[in-house]
Amino acid sequence: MTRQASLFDDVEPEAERLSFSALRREALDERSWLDVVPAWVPDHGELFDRLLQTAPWQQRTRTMWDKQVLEPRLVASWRTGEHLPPELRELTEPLSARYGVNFDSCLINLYRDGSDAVAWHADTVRKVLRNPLVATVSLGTRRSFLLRPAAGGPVARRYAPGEGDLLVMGGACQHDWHHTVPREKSASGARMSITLRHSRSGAG
Ligand SMILES: O=C(O)CCC(=O)C(=O)O
Repeated sequence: MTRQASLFDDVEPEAERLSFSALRREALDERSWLDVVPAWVPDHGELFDRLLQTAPWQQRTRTMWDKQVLEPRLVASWRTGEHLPPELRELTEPLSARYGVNFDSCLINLYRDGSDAVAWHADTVRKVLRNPLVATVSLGTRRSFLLRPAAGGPVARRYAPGEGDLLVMGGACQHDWHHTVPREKSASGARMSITLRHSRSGAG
């Protein structure tokens, strides 16, 4: 499997790599927010290809109705305390410096095509940390990323991250909101989401 080649693969990236100068913060409500940096990783194609080759991919199972079912995506993970490869440390270092927490674990999702997805959920780190940050770098094809209130209600925000975009969920987002990447039959190629989490609260 490969990502869909972009017209811009051979063009020198113009955006400054891993810079927060284009960051825009969007309030979800008075307690929760999302930071968005378009094209945070301008050379996202190379990073996608490298991780596709080198990450320890697996397909996990889930128990559903007493049966073991395969999750509809591949994942690769590094737990807290495990050494991240240099291409991931390159992402965690500026993020940790900016947000004042140590992004020390990583889970990468690989949505091979539009049949792969992740259901509505909030991240389990909310059970051990108050207001955890979850940073996601999206590579490859754009896919819908939707948010709705955890208490119920319709989709309140729609994003289409891919091609090096950074999204950071913060405030009470993991307590008060749910997110999903739904199946999307029209998706034209694979998407990878590098999700970064911290195991301790920040200083502030
Ligand atoms: O692919 C994404 O952007 C979301 C991934 C996600 O929700 C998760 O890993 O918990």
